[in-house]
Amino acid sequence: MKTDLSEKLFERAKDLFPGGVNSPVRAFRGVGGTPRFIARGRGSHLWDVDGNEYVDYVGSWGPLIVGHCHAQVMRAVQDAMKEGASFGAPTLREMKLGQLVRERMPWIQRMRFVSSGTEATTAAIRLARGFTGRDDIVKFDGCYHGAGDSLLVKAGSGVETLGLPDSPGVPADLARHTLTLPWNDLPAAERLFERSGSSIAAVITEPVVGNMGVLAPREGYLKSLAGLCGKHGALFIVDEVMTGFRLAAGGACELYGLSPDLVAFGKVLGGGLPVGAFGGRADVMDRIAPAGPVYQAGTLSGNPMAMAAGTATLELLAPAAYARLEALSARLAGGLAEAARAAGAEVQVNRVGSMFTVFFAAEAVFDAASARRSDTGRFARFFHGMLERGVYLPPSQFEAAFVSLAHSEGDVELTLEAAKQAFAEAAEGRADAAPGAV
Ligand code: KE4
Repeated sequence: MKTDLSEKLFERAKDLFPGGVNSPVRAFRGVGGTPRFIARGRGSHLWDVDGNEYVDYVGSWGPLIVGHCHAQVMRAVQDAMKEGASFGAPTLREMKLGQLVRERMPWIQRMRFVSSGTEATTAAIRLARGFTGRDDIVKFDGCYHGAGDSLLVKAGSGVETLGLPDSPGVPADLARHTLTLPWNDLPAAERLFERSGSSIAAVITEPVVGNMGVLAPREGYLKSLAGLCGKHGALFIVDEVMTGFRLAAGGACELYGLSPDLVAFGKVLGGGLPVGAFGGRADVMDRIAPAGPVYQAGTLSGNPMAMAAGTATLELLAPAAYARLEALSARLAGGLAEAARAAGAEVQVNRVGSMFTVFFAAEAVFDAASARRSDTGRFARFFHGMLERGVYLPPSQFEAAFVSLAHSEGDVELTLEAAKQAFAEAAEGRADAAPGAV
């Protein structure tokens, strides 16, 4: 596969941007080799600047659930643009998207739009501290909630991929207020609350972890966490940035029967344009300025074009859409497990809805510790074997891959064909893993 132009551009990009990218996980550090500079996308496919075509299972890390350049999304954004890109004032468009969110999640009594998932989770944490008057928050080892200071402690995603224990630059005085626990381990949470419950402002969790690769919650785990929070006067915050509107119309909260005190959104909510949101109980949200004293603001919050993209995307996610995502994702995950077995590759294919990860691990993967036992070298070889055959997976063992409504049965067949060889190469270590692969 010719990648000359991507290689040339990547060298030049390193002179412009740290590591040559504008977000760490894009740099292929977890798998080695040269990141592909993408020229365009359409439907479920991407083309890089060297003209190579790929079936895209990254989907911009989740937002593109209806595929690239969907006609209805494009038209909605163009219509909004014609009226004005941004006003910094209330608009009907933000109200329309807000109503669509509340229709899907009736327990959200109040919400606020922001421009990224990081903004949403950062605001939710500040609000929980302001509402409870407590400083400590609880997060889980391997969960990633964006690049906010209090949450860059034992985080997943790019932090995990790069093997950074925590990020320098976060003051120790702040980091000590972030208590971390193993995920999916209820006794550990019960012990912590028994010891320190009165100082905990909130627990924040991904309901289905996507940022260590996909990890499914144990039966009853999430509801038990919510119960612990309620018992000790802490708020339960569910980070649906990745799962929201993807796992069900009402997100993971619908799937697992949760009505959290606060929830954070991003990704799908903006349909590929910069959107985040946080919301939940009115008595909590009404502490947010200007209704209350907890400050949060943003120049482009509720941006009309982003609201239009999000509205068009949610309107395309009718009930039948989730049935299709489920059927196609199940077919793909089942086929990948079968291809790995046939090739003698020891893998665990973890899937919840249209999110999945192929872990190169012999045992079940259910938390950060078991995910870390994966063979990241074999994953890197598998990743490059698939990339060379036109399948674009997330460039890290510790990320989720995504199926969109644009993916076809043909895409799945192509992917499974490629996987047969790529698993065999990874199993026997025949593929030349790209230089720098871990
Ligand atoms: P953003 O600030 O990147 O919009 O959202 C942060 C965030 C918050 N919560 C969850 C559960 C998330 O998955 C994310 C962002 N996810 C990563 C991929 N795992 C975004 C990709 C990137 O960092 O470049």
